[in-house]
Amino acid sequence: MTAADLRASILRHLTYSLGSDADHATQHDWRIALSLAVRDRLVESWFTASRATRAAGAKRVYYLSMEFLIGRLLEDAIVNLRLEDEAREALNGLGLDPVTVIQDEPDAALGNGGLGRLAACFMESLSTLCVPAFGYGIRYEHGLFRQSFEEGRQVEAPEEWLTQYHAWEFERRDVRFKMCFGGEVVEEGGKTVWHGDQAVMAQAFDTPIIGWQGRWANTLRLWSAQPLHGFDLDRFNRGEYAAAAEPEALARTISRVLYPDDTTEQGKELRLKQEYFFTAASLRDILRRFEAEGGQLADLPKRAAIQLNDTHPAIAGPELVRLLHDERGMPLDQAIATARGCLSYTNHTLMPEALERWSEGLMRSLLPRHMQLIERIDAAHAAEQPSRNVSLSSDGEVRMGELAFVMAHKVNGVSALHTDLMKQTVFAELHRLHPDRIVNETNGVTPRRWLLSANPRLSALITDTIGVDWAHDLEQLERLEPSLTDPAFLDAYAAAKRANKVDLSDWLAAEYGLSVDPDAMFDVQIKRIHEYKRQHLNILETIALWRDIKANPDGDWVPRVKIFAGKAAPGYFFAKEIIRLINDVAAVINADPVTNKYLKVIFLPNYNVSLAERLIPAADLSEQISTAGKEASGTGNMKFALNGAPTIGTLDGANVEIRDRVGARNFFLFGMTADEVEARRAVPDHARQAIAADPRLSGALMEISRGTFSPAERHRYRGVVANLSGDDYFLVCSDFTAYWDAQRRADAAFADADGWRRMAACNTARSGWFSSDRTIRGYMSDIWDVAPLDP
Ligand code: H2P
Repeated sequence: MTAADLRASILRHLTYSLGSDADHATQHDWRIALSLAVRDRLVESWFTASRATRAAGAKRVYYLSMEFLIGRLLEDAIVNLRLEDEAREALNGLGLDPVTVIQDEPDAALGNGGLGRLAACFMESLSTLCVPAFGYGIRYEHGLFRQSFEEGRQVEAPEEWLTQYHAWEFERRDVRFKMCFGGEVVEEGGKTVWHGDQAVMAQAFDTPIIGWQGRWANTLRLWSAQPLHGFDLDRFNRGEYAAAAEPEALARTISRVLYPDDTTEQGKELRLKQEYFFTAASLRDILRRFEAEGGQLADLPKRAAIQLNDTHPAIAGPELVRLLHDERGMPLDQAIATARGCLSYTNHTLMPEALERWSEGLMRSLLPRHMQLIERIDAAHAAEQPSRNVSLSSDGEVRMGELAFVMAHKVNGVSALHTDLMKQTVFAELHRLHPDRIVNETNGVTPRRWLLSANPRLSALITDTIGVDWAHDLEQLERLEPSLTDPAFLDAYAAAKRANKVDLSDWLAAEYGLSVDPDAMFDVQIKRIHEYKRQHLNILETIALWRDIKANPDGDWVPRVKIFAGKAAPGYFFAKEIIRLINDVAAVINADPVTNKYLKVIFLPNYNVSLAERLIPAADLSEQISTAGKEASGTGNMKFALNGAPTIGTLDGANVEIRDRVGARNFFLFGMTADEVEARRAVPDHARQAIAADPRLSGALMEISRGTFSPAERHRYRGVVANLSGDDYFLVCSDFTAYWDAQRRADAAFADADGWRRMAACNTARSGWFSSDRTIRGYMSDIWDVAPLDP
């Protein structure tokens, strides 16, 4: 496709799809017209892929996930179709600025953090590798909340991404399933039948996900909840307008928001409904396709690999058994074995509170047949165990992690360390019983989005040096190794990073009126706010540094800009306190004329994929400072390393593997190991001891306590300080001194500009293994038993 073809297609869509006149078209109209023109191109690959899959009778991967954090799609599609130049030329010819048009697209915020972004990277890699696959999830009307700050506090508002026309999806009016809840289970003619007493319609919306060079496109199928019947005309005619619309509103709540607050009973029920809704609709769809293609039920595992992304879709086990046994008459044992042959489960966390449990009462009232089947599955599983000490329910709750494990033929962790810890802790008993079931698949990220598209300057340099094949074969970055001692290459590398930093500085100035020095170290921590991720360790070190600079303003300080971004779960009070504290500290430090040229603190609101794409290419230092043993993998850590930001981090999650690959000299390691963490927790008074031993730490805590950052309310952070100096479960205080020292090592390294750029370039050259293409190949051979197709 030439630029002229693309331009003609844009104008055609502007006129005939949007009914808009070029003379009066808005930015939004142009963006939609461009999206539709690009979409036309990807539909061809999409059809080719599904025809090839059907012709080959190939096994498909079904990725079930509560989250798909896909972000913007237009640029991704343009890059993967290799239409960058044509799009630029066509838009310029129409008098439009390509960057502004692309940035007009709202982020599809259908996820929360790494788990959802991983699902999005996987979808792109599956298409790149020409593996037949569907992603299945929920089409949330509002996705994750939009975050802003009021006096430093997080304020949540609904995300409105769907108020604009969403150019990428196709509504499939012919793909809808009636989903039931509640009711009763009865025996009818020798069969067990579940009669639900509430029902909603699951309506499919399809988004094609294009792979590299447009060779293949898979489908992301998202379900929207709709009422079975329209509104109630009788009531409407009686003037009861609100009541007439009520059934519709109730049905729609299911796909209204991602992660409704589940601290209330209603919230819990809604959450479980969401999980069942999308899982069951997806299974119905999978079986419909399988049967339409003439499959015999016993062969289902040969044709369908169903991946459960975390426990959210774990109800798939009993639901698939129900569909096979109750609805299709397969004997129960065979139904369980068949379901297990299809299902596999990815665990993303060892944190007990994040492993879902549902009260048996709620299960029984909402999904009565499933509760019975869970008991049958439990009994069948118990019969296999000599000691019978693993059960799917305890204390009146169904344990979804155990259920997912028992119903899966493979269970995977997301980094080597995490997988080992899974075997030793949460699933120790189950691992003993099924020693071949747990496998490791270390996470990865798609290089198309996280390097090629997010960092055009560095990408161009890499392509000039080793050719463009790295984009689909990231381990080729190793071929940069000889250039790591070439001053011309290193100059160009440093120039690309600096230009990215200038872009970010300009954007910060334009968007937020912030002024930062592009030659300062950009030290970035962006992720969900959580105590285990320890944003508070970072801010304590910031306060200590500020005090040191103030005490010695003529010292030889390395200028830093500390950048934070991330959202706190609406019901997570402590995480919200951390946000407020960082904002309060930022206000004081940024206003300090003494320290100003050395230290700035910025907390950017509403962290999302697009903001990450802006920040990561401009980062110098990547903060990966979780309490060891708590971060399952991390994927931001990989994006930073790939883009040439060395890590300051603990031996946690995939940090361990990153350090092994980039080399210990190119990684600022600190802190306790997972084993040491356990031992330290057993020390009574560990926090107090750490505080007493380090005057910088006690000084920083003292500033918080005395209200330096909250002068109008001195005791605002009493709870935070009490937590840190008391229980300090995440060992912020015990790791503080080591973190401080590592930060000073980073300062010294940064002050040596030559050394630093070599270190940064080493990170890029040695991060090729962290491509999600490699991860997907691992799933294909170890878990799914699927092969790629040749379109
Ligand atoms: C989680 C884990 C990460 C992991 C990611 C993907 C749940 O993401 O905590 O360690 O890399 O899944 O496997 P996050 O914390 O970003 O929400």
